[in-house]
Amino acid sequence: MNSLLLKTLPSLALGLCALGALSPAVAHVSLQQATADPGSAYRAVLRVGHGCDGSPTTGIAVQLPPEFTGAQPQPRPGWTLTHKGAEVRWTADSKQAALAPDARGEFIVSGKLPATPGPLWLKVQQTCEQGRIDWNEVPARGTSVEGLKTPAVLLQVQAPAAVLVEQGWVRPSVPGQQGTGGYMKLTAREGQRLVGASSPVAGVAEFHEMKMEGEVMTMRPLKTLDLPAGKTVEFKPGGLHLMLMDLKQPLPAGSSVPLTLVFRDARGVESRVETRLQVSISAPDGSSSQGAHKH
Ligand SMILES: [Cu+2]
Repeated sequence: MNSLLLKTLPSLALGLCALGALSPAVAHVSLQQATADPGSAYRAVLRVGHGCDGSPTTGIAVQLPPEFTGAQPQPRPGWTLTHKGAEVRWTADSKQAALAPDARGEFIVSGKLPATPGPLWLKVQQTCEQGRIDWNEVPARGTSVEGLKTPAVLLQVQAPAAVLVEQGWVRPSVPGQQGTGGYMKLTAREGQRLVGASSPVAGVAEFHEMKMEGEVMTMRPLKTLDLPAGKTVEFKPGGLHLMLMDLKQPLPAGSSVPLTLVFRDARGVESRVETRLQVSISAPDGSSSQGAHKH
């Protein structure tokens, strides 16, 4: 396995160099932070990424679910704020205050989340100079909004994960490319051991470590990785990384990839954390952007 991987590395590096096909991110109405702890104070930052078919946004109305209590909407300069019952509405006072079709705007409501975990759906009505979009579709079951044209905004109220996964990203791949590298930061609340990973876009997901052995850089798969309590372990180019292999589809920059991580605690209890990796040429925060050769 080990030597085979090392043999495939040159072609992989080639593939990583031939980055092409950039596609723009699909913009809906979304939440800056889409998961939050049960019973916590929560600041819903709704992001509006585009107008209605090229027309500027002049109004945003949010229907808050009854479980979202003590709502405190934040005023927006140049916009009138109304709050009646479960509805919070911002209306642009003038053409100048309206949100240009390609501009991003934030609309903020603070409140308290229920103690019981579960999905909350925020229905948003976006009014434009011309036209209107009702972001109000909720799947018949589950929380996947795949296939919905104008999904309501999902807020997942869930118990704190065993491990916090932050700044996950993966390098893009082009058609025919077999594998690519993924990076993230993991922080375990209590000691955990990372024991596995899977993604629907890859046949195989492994963890690799890169090390200098003498003068040769080697890469070896790790079966498990210990995560000490409270210490952030960073996966980064040139070091520890996630390796997605047997890719089932090209991964265009700007899209995202679901990833399931499996952890085991000191008592042997397994837990899973679902996350998404942003497909990006370099670290989305720009901190560790390195040449593609570093893999
Ligand atoms: Cu690797």
